[in-house]
Amino acid sequence: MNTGSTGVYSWNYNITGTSITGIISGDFDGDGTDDFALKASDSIYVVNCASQGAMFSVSLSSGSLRGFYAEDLIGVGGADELVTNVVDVGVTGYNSTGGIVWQGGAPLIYNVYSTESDCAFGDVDGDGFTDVIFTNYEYVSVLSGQTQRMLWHHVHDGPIYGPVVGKLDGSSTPLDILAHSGSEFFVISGSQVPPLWLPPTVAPPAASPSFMEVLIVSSAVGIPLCSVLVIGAVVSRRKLELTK
Ligand SMILES: [Ca+2]
Ligand SMILES: [Ca+2]
Ligand SMILES: [Ca+2]
Repeated sequence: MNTGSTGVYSWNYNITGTSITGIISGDFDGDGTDDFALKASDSIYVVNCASQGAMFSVSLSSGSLRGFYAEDLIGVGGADELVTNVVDVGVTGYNSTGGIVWQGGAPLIYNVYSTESDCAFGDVDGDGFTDVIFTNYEYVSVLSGQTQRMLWHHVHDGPIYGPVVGKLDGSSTPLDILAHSGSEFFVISGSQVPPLWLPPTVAPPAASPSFMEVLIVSSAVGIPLCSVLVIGAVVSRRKLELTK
């Protein structure tokens, strides 16, 4: 029986003082050689495989990291960004010097009962840039890789886990999202999504007439000045009561 030859030890890297609990590969400096990101309790350490030395690290709060990934969110066909999903922060992309170059800019909703959250990646809107699919308990949000803002979201009637991006209704249509919740597996169609999400516009409050404007109007219609002063005092007191 052929048992193969013994593997040859090549090189190692030691972060010293803490244990490695996870590892992913990606070309974080874009030189064509895969690098590694090592998760430890205090930080994520990115190792440059060409030099076999440290590239950069990202400090972590204990227990705050939900997941980390290597994805080319900035530019197309270039270096991968280190992408982290951190409780109360959301999704952040780091370049090869550890600088923040991508941040989920949508109003992410964080369920106070759960810190469960998964990420998946794919060009959901077909603009050529990789987008971020981000689950947050019963929500799935799709964030544009190019604009870092929400494209659309879906609300389910239970917690959503493990999103996967795929084409289920034809090769020419936008990507669909698959996920599971309890015993159910379901598909969110990429072809039937709401229009591009835009931040709500808040109309400025209508300006209340100034005292002088009231005085001018009251004078014009013959209301005595003393009546204006009494009404003004009553209105002010009513506002005070309402704010108590
Ligand atoms: Ca590299
Ligand atoms: Ca990139
Ligand atoms: Ca895209």
